[in-house]
Amino acid sequence: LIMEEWLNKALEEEQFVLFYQPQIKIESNRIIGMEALLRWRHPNLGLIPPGEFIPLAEETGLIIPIGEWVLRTACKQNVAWQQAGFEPMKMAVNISPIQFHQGCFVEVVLDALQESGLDPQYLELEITEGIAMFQVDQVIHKLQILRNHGVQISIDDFGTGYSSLTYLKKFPIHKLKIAQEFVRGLTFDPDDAAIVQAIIAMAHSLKLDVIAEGVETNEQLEFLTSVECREIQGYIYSRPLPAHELTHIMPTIA
Ligand code: G
Ligand code: G
Ligand code: MN
Ligand code: NA
Repeated sequence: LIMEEWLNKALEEEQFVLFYQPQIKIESNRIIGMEALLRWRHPNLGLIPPGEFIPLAEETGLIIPIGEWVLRTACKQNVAWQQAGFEPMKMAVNISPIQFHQGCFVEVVLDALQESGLDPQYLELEITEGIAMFQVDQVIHKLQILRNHGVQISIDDFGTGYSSLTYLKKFPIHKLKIAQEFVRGLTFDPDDAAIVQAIIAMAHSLKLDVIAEGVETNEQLEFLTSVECREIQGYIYSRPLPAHELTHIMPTIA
């Protein structure tokens, strides 16, 4: 209960902050997107990672107002970068299944776009396979509306959930994000290498984009390039950072 009150207070007192991690096109070595990652800047405890409070936020329903704040803040940041003369890029936002299943989720997204003035093609929603655990028709319906508005959809941590490949066929999605647990073992575990290669081939066949997450080493990057992965995200390029610490590596419009 104490922790729940803290979370509430954090929202009221604006203690949440977003960090952003670049997504890179391998061929050009340029930033083509950012993933917004939530942190809690606690007055006494310092920076708290999301793994330590998102589960509780989900249990208590606080993830709904927190998630809405994340969406609005990420959209506004993307517009601010565009207005400052940086090349337009996508902003990827993590969406909790609980947030997605709320009745007015589509309206919340469209409001964030309208309020910020962000062109919907520059917003990407990262959903997880767990979203399809129930109300599948409702999920497809919402995804379709969002896609019709031009919003991009990706499946986060692809391959780690419990969903079936049926969803790849049924869901109107744009991109698969290869989970970092497969990328980690890429260069020493033949099973991970096979899984990553298969996901990339499948994405290409289904005409989906694909990005590898958690890329840390040149060896991983070389393997990914050799199996025609075109986008990466990971410490090899940059850790998640506050917005102002990223501008020196962001491409500007000439
Ligand atoms: O940034 P970090 O690696 O600590 O993130 C850990 C986990 O928290 C990841 O699974 C990530 O998807 C999740 N996460 C980060 N930011 C958000 C957010 O804004 N909303 C939700 N629902 N999850 C987030
Ligand atoms: O589940 P999701 O993909 O949203 O989580 C992304 C998380 O992975 C973030 O918390 C981020 O800090 C972390 N992360 C990003 N790049 C790397 C990396 O190269 N190595 C490791 N170990 N973690 C990473
Ligand atoms: Mn993510
Ligand atoms: Na992920």
